[in-house]
Amino acid sequence: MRMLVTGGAGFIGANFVHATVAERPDVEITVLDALTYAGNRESLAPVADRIRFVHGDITDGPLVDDLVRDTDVVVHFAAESHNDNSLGDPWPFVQTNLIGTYTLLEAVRRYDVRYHHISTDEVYGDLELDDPSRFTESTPYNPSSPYSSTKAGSDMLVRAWTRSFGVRATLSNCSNNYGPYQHVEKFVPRQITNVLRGVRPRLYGDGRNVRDWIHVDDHNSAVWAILDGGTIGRTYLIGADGETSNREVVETVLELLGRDSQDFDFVTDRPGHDRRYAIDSTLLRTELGWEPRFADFRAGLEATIEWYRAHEDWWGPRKDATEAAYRAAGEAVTK
Ligand code: NAD
Ligand code: TDX
Repeated sequence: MRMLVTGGAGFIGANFVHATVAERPDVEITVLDALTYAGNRESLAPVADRIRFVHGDITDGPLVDDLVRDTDVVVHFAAESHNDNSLGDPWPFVQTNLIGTYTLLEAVRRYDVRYHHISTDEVYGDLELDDPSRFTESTPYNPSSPYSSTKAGSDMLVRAWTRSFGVRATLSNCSNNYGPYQHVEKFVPRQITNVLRGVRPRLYGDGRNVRDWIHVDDHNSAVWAILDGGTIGRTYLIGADGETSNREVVETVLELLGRDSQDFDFVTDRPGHDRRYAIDSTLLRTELGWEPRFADFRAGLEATIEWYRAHEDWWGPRKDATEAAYRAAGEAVTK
């Protein structure tokens, strides 16, 4: 099978490529990645001789056409993925998440290529902390940020191209991922690397916002379950019952690193900050028999901390610029 993986030099895409090389030797992988600030060739170094890497943009129609023509399946991870950045400058999100997805859809339509679209639970908006319900495949879309609204728009394009043009697509909407190779701008690696550098972790607002954490390898095993057995046209929610408040995450990171669990700061809240995400992944589990392997979030965090401890060469060069960007955006300690 010839597979085109967009965004394969990013966090989830790189882990997907590693897992696929290890577990599916019959798959010939081409990665298409623009190597934005979030992409890192080093993340693919362990598998460099097993894949083909194309440095290019998903909005480049002729390039995408060339690559899609010679492939059997496209797995589309590439995106602008960080909410905070989308509040400062939404344009790259419109460009990559909407125009990029449109460009891929036109190419898979032209060559009748199987397509899987990677999306997020954030398209559903947020839930109150005390709301007993969770997101399901029939929850109405209600995105809050420029990031999540462009992801929601890209999902809608996929649905329309499937219904109107018969594109053989599946979609998945996953909750917050953690694991190795995640950019230090994101919450978990930011706090781990802060503590490793002797800096106090930073909680937005009151720290009570809840995210539904899943290990990146569980996300990717679910993507493979959908590629293997998913129903064309269907959306699958991916989640591992990992609801945890941001404060609990920071306290656990501090404890696991041998520090006082209250040794953190509260900082300026994110504008429009979604309160809680929670996924009901019953469809994926019952229809495709998928189960997460990393059921214990604390153990998964511990392994992730060990990875960051051992890979400062990977994250170190990006840490200072990332923190400078947060300062420039006005982040300040509130208490
Ligand atoms: P990431 O920011 O770590 O990686 C994105 C990758 O896409 C980078 O390698 C970047 O260089 C590449 N890219 C960006 N714009 C491009 C363009 N125009 N052309 C080609 N390549 C481009 O993101 P991630 O966290 O790995 O997320 C991957 C996908 O998973 C995204 O679609 C995201 O919306 C989705 N998702 C992420 C999470 C999460 O918790 N991180 C959860 C659910 C869904
Ligand atoms: O320093 C921080 N302090 C803090 O309290 C940072 C960076 C974040 N936060 C909070 C904001 C969120 O409530 O932590 C939570 C997680 O933040 P992010 O890592 O920025 O993730 P989130 O905004 O929830 O979005 C993530 O999950 C869904 C990914 O970045 C998206 O790509 C994915 O779609």
